[in-house]
Amino acid sequence: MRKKVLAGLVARGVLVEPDALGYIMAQPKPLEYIEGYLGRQGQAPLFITLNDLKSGALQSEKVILRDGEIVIEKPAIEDKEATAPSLSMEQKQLPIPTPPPRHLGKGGPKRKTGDAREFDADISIIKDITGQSRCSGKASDFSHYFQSRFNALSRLLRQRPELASAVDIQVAARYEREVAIIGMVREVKPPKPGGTKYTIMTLEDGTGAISVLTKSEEEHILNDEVIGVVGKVSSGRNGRFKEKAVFADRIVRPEIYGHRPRLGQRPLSAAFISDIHIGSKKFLPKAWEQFAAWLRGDDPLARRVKYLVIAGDMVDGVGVFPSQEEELEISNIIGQYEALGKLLEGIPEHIEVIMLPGNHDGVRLSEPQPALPAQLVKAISAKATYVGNPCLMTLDGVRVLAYHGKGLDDYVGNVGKVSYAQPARIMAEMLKRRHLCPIYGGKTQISPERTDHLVIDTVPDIFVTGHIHAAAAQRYEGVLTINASTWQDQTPFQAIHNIQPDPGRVTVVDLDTSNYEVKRFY
Ligand code: D5M
Ligand code: FE
Ligand code: ZN
Repeated sequence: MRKKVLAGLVARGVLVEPDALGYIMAQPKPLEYIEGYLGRQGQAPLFITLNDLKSGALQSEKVILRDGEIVIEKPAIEDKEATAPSLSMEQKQLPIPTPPPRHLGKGGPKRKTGDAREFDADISIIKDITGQSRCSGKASDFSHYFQSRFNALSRLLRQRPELASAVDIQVAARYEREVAIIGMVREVKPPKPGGTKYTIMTLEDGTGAISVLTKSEEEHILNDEVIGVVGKVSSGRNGRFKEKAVFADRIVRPEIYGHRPRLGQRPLSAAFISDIHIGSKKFLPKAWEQFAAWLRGDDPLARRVKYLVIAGDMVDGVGVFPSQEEELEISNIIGQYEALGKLLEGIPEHIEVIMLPGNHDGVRLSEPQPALPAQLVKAISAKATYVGNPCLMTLDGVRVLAYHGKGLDDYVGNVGKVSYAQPARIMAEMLKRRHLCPIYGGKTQISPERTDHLVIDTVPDIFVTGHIHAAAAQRYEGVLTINASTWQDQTPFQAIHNIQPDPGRVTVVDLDTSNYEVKRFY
């Protein structure tokens, strides 16, 4: 059988990695399996890796090595263990079914009364770098990292009908006709005033690279993003170009369309906040105290709050920017986290606090950031769930992508039409590109991990960021995007740069209906 499979692949000019061959042989019907796989590819690939095959597998299948053989484990339908949360699984089938959304805006059906004290928290961490970082600083890390990004995003792009028959760039370069290709943007040059009206980029996919020209100024192509292009390969009028180029008719992004958010089954809510910046002279203690008192009080909305997600920059940190000491109330990092612990004492015990770090917190700056280390957790000394940044989790079965938001700075600098005053628009740009920070070597430090944790491979129901100290909640294609405000007044730096913060706002989402409300405490 192994020989038959190999002969079939050789006849098509397809090479196969040994592990990938093992995977094919582990299928109940290897020949049918590989026929089906190749049939779905359109253009036969030059080389098949285990990853290529696994990406086509059911998400809940496990590929394991047993007695030197590759075995595929399919979870039993009723097997609770198989669907239990696991930090190492990038994607998994979630146990909660997706009921149709009953309502998608504000002011919908009446809020069910609920008392969060009567329910246990139901949190699953789906994707988080904490304890998984394998980045060693070797040059090969970079190629693995970009390969992972390309694989994840090209897989999404290939699901788009206009890219279903996308060909390798090496193959496209041989044609002189309409083609569809998928590639990573290596270099992008905007149109020159008085010169070319085209944005010219180099697109590459591992088989080759080609210039792509687009007339549209609306696209805002970013370095290192992965896009699809439908256009015509041409060597130019009268062979004007030395090499062939693709004249794009359409730029295709991985996008999100009409997402149907999952709903929780219990009358509970999640509150989203960010950027407490305790330790800064600009921290707003009165606003915080009003918020904590509200959570302790009798407001029916407060009574439903079971989860409090804090999207990073819990403390102001030390040495984060030049001359920061002049702006600090608490000048040592342990003291700042101890003060955070005191603040959290005011939050009712039955509320599950979930914290991820930001660029002011005491963990490595490069993203993905792991959860706060044990020493700082000890200083906080409060019951909480500490996760990394970004983190994909479920709260009552509702998928929440929480990201501090440093990547927003790169989007604002490079996507012409968005500004800090429009957080929802920037977050929509992230969702369109399915990436939290495509530009490598920009304002955000990125750690080249084996898998690209900044890819938005799973569509979240709620996408929350902080960092830009704005308050916004808006739906984009069914995804509720939230920028979770701050508890810090305008800083001297922000005053110079005319950044107006929106402090003391809390976005509360009813997990059972997806309705939301923004409460003001400042
Ligand atoms: O960032 C708070 C806000 O201030 C956010 O909008 C970015 C902006 N900010 C802060 N420092 C810088 C620098 N150095 N360059 C550009 N923009 C900046 P936070 O992370 O809370 O300091
Ligand atoms: Fe901040
Ligand atoms: Zn920040």
